[in-house]
Amino acid sequence: MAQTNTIKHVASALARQTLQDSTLTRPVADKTPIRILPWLQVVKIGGRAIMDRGPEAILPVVDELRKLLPEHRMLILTGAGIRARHLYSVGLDLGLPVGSLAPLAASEAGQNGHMLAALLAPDGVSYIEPPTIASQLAIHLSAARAVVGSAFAPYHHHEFPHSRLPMHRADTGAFLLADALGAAGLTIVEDVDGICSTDPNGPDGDKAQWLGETSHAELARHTGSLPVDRALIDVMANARHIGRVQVVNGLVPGRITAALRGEHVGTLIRTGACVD
Ligand code: GWN
Ligand code: ATP
Repeated sequence: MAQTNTIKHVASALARQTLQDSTLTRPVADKTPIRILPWLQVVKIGGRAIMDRGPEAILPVVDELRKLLPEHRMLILTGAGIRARHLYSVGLDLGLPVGSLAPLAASEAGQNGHMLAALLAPDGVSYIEPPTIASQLAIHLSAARAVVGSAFAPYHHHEFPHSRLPMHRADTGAFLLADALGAAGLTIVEDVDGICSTDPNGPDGDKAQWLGETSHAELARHTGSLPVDRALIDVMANARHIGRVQVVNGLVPGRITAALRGEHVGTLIRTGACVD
């Protein structure tokens, strides 16, 4: 009896070509992705900048986030802070590879998230885990106005070995999530008014000039230190949705609220997705 093999044919525009040649894949792969959660505001809370300062800094931020709940649906992500810096130094002394340091640092970001979520629990806010953010964020945000998570991307042993310190840290993780979800915005909460020409808390702090607005390309040329991960700047170049990120001072009450309302109260960084 004659057999047909049509069942083996899967119609696909990419079936008969290499994925290594971008001129061939571009017509199929270069379409703008959909926005999965276009109403979501992503807020990254600095580990060292806010969480390590204890109640004095954390409680006013919690109060501000609580008051924002009726107005915005939020994914609040925490950075790792001082405990990760301590483990980097102990781990590096022991010769641990970067892929071992990455999950240990991520766990500190998670701990900060668990603490922040506990303070927001009376308002219905819970900590949810990276796998839950990946697959069940929408249903959690149907049940609550906001959730808290770790800002670290869970690269673990897949962390790039470009340096001995994990390069994809909390700011990068928060941006990757916000852009992948097509969120309405990303606000990075620091302990300084934004990005300056030089570290305002460094030896040349008196010469530091605040930058009201800058771009990923300008920051890529900036040779000194920054209050955000270097890898964030690289990732911003290829952003698909998030056109601007604002870096604000969380130690000044009202700044997070103003930023989420679209006011310019910190440093605006234009990404590669910015059209103007
Ligand atoms: O442990 O504080 O989640 O939410 O990146 O992985 O290193 O893990 O390796 O669901 O999966 O330490 O155990 O830890 O911070 O990340 O978590 O309490 O597999 O809820 O088990 O993607 O919290 O932890 O550190 O976020 O950022 O058990 Mo933690 Mo984090 Mo909890 Mo999570 Mo990682 Mo899980 Mo995971 Mo790991
Ligand atoms: P994490 O969330 O990873 O724990 P964080 O975002 O809370 O980190 P830092 O990484 O320490 O905190 O970044 C904030 C600090 O960066 C500021 O307190 C400031 O002193 C410093 N900084 C360095 N360079 C600059 C710069 N060019 N402009 C502004 N701040 C800078």
